[in-house]
Amino acid sequence: MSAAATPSATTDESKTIDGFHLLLDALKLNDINTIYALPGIPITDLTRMAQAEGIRLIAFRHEQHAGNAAAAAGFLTQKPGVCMTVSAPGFLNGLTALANATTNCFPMILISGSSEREIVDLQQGDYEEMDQLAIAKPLCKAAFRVLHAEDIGVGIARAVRAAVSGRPGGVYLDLPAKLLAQTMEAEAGKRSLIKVVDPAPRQIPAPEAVKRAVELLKSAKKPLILLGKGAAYAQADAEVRALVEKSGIPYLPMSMAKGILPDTHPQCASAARSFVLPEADVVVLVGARLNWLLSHGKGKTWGGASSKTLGGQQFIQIDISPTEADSNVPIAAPLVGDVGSCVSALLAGMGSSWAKPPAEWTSAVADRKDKNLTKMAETLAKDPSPMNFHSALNVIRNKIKERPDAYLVNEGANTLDFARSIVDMYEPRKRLDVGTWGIMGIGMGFAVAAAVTTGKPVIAVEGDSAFGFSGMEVETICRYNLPVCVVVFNNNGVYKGTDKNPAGTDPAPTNFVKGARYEMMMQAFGGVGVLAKTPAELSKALDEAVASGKPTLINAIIDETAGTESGRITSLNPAAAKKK
Ligand code: ADP
Ligand code: TPW
Repeated sequence: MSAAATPSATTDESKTIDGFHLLLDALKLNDINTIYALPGIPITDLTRMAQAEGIRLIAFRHEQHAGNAAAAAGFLTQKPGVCMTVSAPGFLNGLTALANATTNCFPMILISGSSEREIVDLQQGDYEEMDQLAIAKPLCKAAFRVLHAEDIGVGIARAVRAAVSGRPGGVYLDLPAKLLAQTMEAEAGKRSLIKVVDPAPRQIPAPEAVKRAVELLKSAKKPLILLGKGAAYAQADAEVRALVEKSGIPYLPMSMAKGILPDTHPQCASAARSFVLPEADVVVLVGARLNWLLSHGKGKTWGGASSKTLGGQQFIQIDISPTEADSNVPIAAPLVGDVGSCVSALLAGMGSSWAKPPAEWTSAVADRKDKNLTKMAETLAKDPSPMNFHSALNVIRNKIKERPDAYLVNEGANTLDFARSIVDMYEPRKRLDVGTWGIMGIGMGFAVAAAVTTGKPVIAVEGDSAFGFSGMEVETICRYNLPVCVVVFNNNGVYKGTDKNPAGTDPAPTNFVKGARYEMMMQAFGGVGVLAKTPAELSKALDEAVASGKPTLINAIIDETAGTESGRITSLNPAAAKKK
């Protein structure tokens, strides 16, 4: 039955249901209880109705941050985070987040209103005209459009499955304005909705693949386990811990995998990273890609003679995507399946009398680690004035140690790189950061999502440039009274504050207004703003923020000469920039 065939004027309205409500019912039926949105035509009423229907509606000031919140919620909960935007410009603003979610394998659904199909397709110039489906397609895992009310249930079901099954990612769902106002008979409408059964089915690795992996691991003299954010996402924390502890193999967590096991675990090799990567002979990748963050699995980082040469390691790769293996270097033993199933199968295959790695290897790793940790402790004990990244991050480090349940959101260049190595994490999925793209602008969106989905304290450690990308969302944080403490590492610019323009009076491209009072931005909306010039001031303000749960922004003044251009990835700058 087509919706157009049953205009509400000719039916008893109590027996009809419209597209708005079908959509909300379909989301609720699939346990989606929060929407991150920015209202406007054609979704204003939809956002109101969502609230009326008991869905939590978090309204943002810019769609990118609503989208980032949906993506982070997806990562934290294994349910697709839902973002809703208006047509054309709102949709485009949300698209960066959708693409970033897809790149990072976070499940989210961007639902966008769109203009009249007839007018868009003939390019007759509608209000906010744009062929959104075509634009979204290359940037996400799947893209769908629903034209009839009776297909809304299928549309949501397809979107949910596409977002969370296999390798998770972003899904675009296009809803032309007309659809929302369509009506259909209520009972038929109810029957048209689908509750998705087993949206992310377990994927069990083949027995022969498990056997191959176990044999290879058995032959290793210098094995290493590398945990990526796919392992964090999988919520197979007990299995991963059992693999590490039963095997006795040193492990390295990628930044968002920190805390699956506490960073203080005796087998954690983070402080010996540059030693273990080139030295290891068999590496078990668990939900981690050999992309740029791991130097593509080859070159000097891995002990190769030149930037393109293999280091000689053999790899076991656990990944849910069957096409990930061999994307950079040969994978000797691919294990395709979900982390929980693959790690359980490995554990079973290893049996009960697994020999620990040779002591020569584990003690060499421990020696290197101890040496580096001693050096780090010396650096952290210093108290320079003004503060530098280390002394300020030492305060954050102490706070997370005391409150391991708090979330740490982190972006910037030096602020990111130093925090990753200085701030230990103790619990899984507590660290949210710039991920695979190194994207700036995730800060406030991720912080809102962490607070909304968990109610736990959130500490967002932000470079001053990084903060600027989403800074207006401090109003959102205040409006919903979220327990978020933003710490801006203020060094007067992008990377550093010291650049000079050699050819005029304009500021250099990386300069910001010196001595900016970021804390006043939070005060403007009724939150707490604090200026902190010393570790003691920072520590006091952070204690109060976490204890009170009040929206807080601490403007932490950092030495503008500290840090380096682009942080640890200076070498990725093209040659001309490096000469500076
Ligand atoms: P990192 O940046 O931490 O190294 P990546 O984002 O590069 O991590 O890699 C994550 C990998 O995890 C992706 O290749 C993705 O396919 C995989 N993955 C995501 N979820 C699961 C899961 N449940 N089980 C197995 N692999 C997963
Ligand atoms: C969407 C390029 C990488 S890091 C960074 C920029 C602009 C900011 C560094 O300065 P910040 O940090 O935050 O003050 P710090 O600790 O060094 O002082 N646009 C996007 N993404 C990226 N990655 C950039 C630009 C960039």
